[in-house]
Amino acid sequence: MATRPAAHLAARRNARKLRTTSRWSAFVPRDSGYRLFSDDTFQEASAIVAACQDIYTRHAHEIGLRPVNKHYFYNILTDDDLRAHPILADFALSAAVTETVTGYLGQVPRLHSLGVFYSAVNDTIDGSQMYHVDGDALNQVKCFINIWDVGPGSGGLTFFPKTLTSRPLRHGGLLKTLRDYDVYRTVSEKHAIIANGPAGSGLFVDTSRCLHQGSRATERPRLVFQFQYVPRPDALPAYPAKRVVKGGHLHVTRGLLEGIKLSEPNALMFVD
Ligand SMILES: O=C(O)CCC(=O)C(=O)O
Repeated sequence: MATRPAAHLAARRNARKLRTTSRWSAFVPRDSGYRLFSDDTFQEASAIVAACQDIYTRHAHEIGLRPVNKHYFYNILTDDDLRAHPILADFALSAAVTETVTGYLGQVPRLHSLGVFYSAVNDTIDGSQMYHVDGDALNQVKCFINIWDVGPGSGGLTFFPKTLTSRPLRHGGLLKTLRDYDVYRTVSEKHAIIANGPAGSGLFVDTSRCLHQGSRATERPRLVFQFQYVPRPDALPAYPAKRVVKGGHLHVTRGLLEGIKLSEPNALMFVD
């Protein structure tokens, strides 16, 4: 277990080695805390888009029928979908992704969660639709891949780089949502970046250090594939939650991945 001190030190040594040898290790700059990518950056993009579109088609008839934790942003991916579409776990644990995240976090991190998130058309500004940083880790990397084209009115993830997310704006990492008005008094709205782009494009972002909001989908729904890496040791439980929240992410464990063929021989190093 990498949560033991010796394993943790070994993980840091491995990360240092990797950071000098991988072309992906500086893909997310450590000062800005994000990297947008286009639809031709990853060769897997079109297969990921096709898989998530298939998952959406399979669940479309249930959308809006079941109560979910956040009506404006919820996961439709099930364990069975993940097994039916191995490309999703395989990409999240691919060399390019793990080297990107390891390079940014400076240690061998843990893949905590993944999901295919649907943002229904809505006119609320609530919860994670308000500016916030994620208080579940001191730093982390989330990847968002647009499955449908995202443009004005789709509620694309909107954020400020780490360099502009001051400590007071982060409230020292403590969970707090801010009104636009209060944010824009400190940092100009013109510096906000929106992860708009065609299907297959996306973003890596440290959501613990970059102030962000999303899912203000006032005109059209949004579908994204999202996964989350956290540093070790971390405060998040590395075991499945007892109470599963409807619409919440899938918690990644070795059990969840059982039977899924992963191309990277060392992939399970990133899963507890
Ligand atoms: O894109 C969104 O709806 C925001 C999601 C968010 O805040 C998060 O995943 O941390």
